[in-house]
Amino acid sequence: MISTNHNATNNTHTEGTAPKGPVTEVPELCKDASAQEVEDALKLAGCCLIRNFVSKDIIDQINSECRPTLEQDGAWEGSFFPKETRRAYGLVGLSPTWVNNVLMHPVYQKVCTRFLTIRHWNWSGNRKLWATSRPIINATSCFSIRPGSKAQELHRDDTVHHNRIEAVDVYPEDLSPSAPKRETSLALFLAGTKATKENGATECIPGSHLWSSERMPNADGVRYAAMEPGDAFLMLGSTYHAGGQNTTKDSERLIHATFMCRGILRSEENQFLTIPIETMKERSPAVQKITGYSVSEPFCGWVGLSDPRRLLDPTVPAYSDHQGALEDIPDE
Ligand SMILES: O=C(O)CCC(=O)C(=O)O
Ligand SMILES: [Fe+2]
Repeated sequence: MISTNHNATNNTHTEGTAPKGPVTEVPELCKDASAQEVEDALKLAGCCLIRNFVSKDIIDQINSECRPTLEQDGAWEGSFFPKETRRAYGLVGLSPTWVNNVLMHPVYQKVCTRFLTIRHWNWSGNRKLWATSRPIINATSCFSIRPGSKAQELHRDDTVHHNRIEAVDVYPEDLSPSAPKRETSLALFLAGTKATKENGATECIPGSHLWSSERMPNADGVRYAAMEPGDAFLMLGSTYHAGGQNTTKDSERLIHATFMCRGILRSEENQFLTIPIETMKERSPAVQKITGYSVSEPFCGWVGLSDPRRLLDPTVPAYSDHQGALEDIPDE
């Protein structure tokens, strides 16, 4: 059963009866929703809520596993995040409870498999050889939005993968592994605290996953992913969204964010596990950078949302915002 969170009582849809015209609300599902129902909601709106995705006990445990690291974070120095926000990263290491109950949740993993698995064939001599690439983690972060925080700019998360897409009227039906794919990533935001329009609930534009890359987002159509602790908000990498504004005096909005991406979005040889970090410190900055200790603009490859070369040389300046050209830059 799918309903919508904005004026939910007037907008309840039963399974199989798609609304006419573009979707303007965030579909809501209950905790027992199947992977197929979640897939349908994401195809329709680009985002959806799953109520009571994990229990109160589990969310309390995840919060307590992440809190000490979150409190060590300082104010962001650029403009991508407001200075009143705090973050923690590397949740696979920080929170076994999140690993078992969120990252490995069978519905989330099945949905990621559908949207992100790709299969292709190529000639190997005279044989047609098929290969399947399965999703991997793209990023994991806790985002704490504290009183006084402004809203982020509306953005698509797939910008890190330079994804350019055309407008479509309806989302492609066929998600089989060898079908052409629209997404490079898929997020799940788990509410660690209550999230409201007032304290910074994620803003999103339902239906914006169908837009072309040329179309500029604006406040029209923005909705808020209002959640209770333990609810989840799922979103395709092509859906416009932003961390919201916190206009309260004393209410923190905390989410635990999981992002999966296509499995091919990495180097063939795993440089980080092949070459010891101590050996990398002896190499020149140029070699360090092409080995992967660098940020691919706008911000792919970060460690702690900063330049990974700081692990090799602490004097390297911190990377905060992407400061690229705002207009066309000539080809180099
Ligand atoms: O904090 C949020 O609600 C969203 C954060 C986000 O979109 C991002 O960091 O890319
Ligand atoms: Fe984002």
